[in-house]
Amino acid sequence: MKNWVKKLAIGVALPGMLILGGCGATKTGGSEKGGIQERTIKAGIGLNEDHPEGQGLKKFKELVEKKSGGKMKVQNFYSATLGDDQKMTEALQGGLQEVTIPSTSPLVGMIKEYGIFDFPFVFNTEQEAYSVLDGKVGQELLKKLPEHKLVGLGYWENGFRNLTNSKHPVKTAEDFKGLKIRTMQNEVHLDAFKKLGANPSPMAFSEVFTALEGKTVDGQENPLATIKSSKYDEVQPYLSMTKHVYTPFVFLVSKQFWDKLSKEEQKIMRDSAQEAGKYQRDLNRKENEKALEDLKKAGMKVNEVSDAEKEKMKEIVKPVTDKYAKKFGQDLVDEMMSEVEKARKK
Ligand code: TK8
Repeated sequence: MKNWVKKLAIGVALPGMLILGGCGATKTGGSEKGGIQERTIKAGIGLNEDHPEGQGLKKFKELVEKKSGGKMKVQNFYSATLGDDQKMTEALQGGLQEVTIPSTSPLVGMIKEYGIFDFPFVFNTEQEAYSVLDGKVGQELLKKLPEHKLVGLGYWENGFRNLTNSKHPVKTAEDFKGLKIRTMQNEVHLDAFKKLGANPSPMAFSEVFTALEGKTVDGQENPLATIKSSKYDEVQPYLSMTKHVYTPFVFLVSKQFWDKLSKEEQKIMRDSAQEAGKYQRDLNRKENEKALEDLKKAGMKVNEVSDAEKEKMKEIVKPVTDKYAKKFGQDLVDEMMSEVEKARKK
């Protein structure tokens, strides 16, 4: 090598090597190459850009691009343009997509234990859910993901679900009788709505609006921010504040992709998912409150459901939750409930 070329090479390589040495990429795992490479991260979600999940994903993109000095680029796809929750999760497993943030509920075919979050009337507040998700139970469940070619970077928030329908206000447990309700592809939801006398029909989220509009189903249930963002008020006159289930989102990364990243890149992904997650949860709680006012203004007939009636509904579905507690692991369910009790005392 000519001398001046050598000097140039050292001049360029040295700062890079210093960064490399600093993060110890090769010693502690991650890819052989350290530092930050040019990366393109395809990230898709089922909900619209204006939904808090969409806003959270935007924040994630900003953070990753900033922290990586523009080397790691995130391409966002909203409104299920890359497919529904299950399809995108499969794309991650196959290494065709890098990031998705599905509800935990459609993942129960893969990790059955996620079904504990589908038990009705477990949580009263978001804080109670956070203490379970960010505590031992939630973190243990994240550890089950790698064997399914996925890496979980924490939980975002879909939130408390409420029922909408085109027939009548649902104020009592009896009012569920005969209603044809779209549910997520999840056996706990399916069985619970059957027990209440409804006629549930599982369906991917991306098909729900059309099913409601075409009256294939009478109703559906989702958090208020989703009802608003998905414009269900245009096709559903009644909104009943059942608050029956809290659904988390889980932030997923393709393991194939993750394993290629250096420690430094993995840290950027993890920190950004967590920071954006905090932002998303705060925004989501605010948006759920605001959405109620907006949906009323849009003409939806909103009714409350008394605590006594919710208690009755909980009693009716108890055989279902008892059955699935055995299936998912009674210890896990007990641990969730004791976390909730602890959070309630705070
Ligand atoms: C969006 C879904 C949705 C969920 C559902 O991809 O399917 O009803 O509540 O938010 O994850």
